[in-house]
Amino acid sequence: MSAVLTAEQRTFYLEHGYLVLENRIPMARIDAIRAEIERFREIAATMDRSDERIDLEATHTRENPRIRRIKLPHRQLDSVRALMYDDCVLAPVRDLLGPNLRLHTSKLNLKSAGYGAAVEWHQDWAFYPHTNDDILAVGVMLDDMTADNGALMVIPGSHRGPILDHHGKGGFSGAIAASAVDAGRAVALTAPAGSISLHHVRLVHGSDLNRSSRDRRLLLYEITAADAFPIMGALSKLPSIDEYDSRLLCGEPTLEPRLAPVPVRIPQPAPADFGSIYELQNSSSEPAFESLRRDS
Ligand SMILES: O=C(O)CCC(=O)C(=O)O
Repeated sequence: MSAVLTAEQRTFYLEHGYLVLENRIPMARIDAIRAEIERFREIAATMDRSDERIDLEATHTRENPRIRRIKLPHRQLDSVRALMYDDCVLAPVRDLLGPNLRLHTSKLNLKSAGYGAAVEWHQDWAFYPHTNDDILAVGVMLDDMTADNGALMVIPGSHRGPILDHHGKGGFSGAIAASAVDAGRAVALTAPAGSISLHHVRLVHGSDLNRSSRDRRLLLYEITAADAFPIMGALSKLPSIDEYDSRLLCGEPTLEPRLAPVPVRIPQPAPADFGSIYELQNSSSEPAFESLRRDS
């Protein structure tokens, strides 16, 4: 029984691996998040390199601060933490993954007007394989997501295919080579601010540089069924069971992983310490999207 999704929406998700629900989040909540983002601009103006709070664009300078991502926003922004427990986010996820849900991680990609960085094609599953793939990402659109401002793009049905090679120069690069993706089949998930997207953890997705004059801020909550346990350390850490259970969003925790016959490629060797997907993807052997450098 679905609480909010129709049978057609569930079937669409199962077949294509994604779904867009328009105008799902009250605009007051979107405005609260937008307001909280502002203080990070002042912090960025005091920084020379990315840290555990903020990932900076390659073109960032103190004089011209440019933030690529606010890391773990559920820990840094009260408005983001509050929204992650709200049924406007959780109810459709329960309809797809069941009643017991755990946060894997969160991120807030700012993709600012004129320079917001691309994200190379990838499958989230390549970064964090689990014992089953009842895992998805909820994208909360803080701005209108349009065809020309670097909308999230997906390859429909690719969640039912293989786990593609994400290795590049010298090890795991978190990016699929451009020639391995049929970009002609890509669908841009366009919708107004306040809408959400849901994409399956095995779905191939990525997004282009924002060349437009409008920001495209996207908040991502990556959510697992509570009985999906990480298979391998490094990119899917399990520091302690207390920390793990502290990320329960709703329902009951369990110590009994559900094992499903899922394809896995271990994301190794990986750089000892990489700050974000953007840095990691610099080692892609064959990028699909343009990237800007400091002097551009
Ligand atoms: O912000 C985007 O367009 C892509 C986000 C994404 O896939 C990621 O950060 O892993």
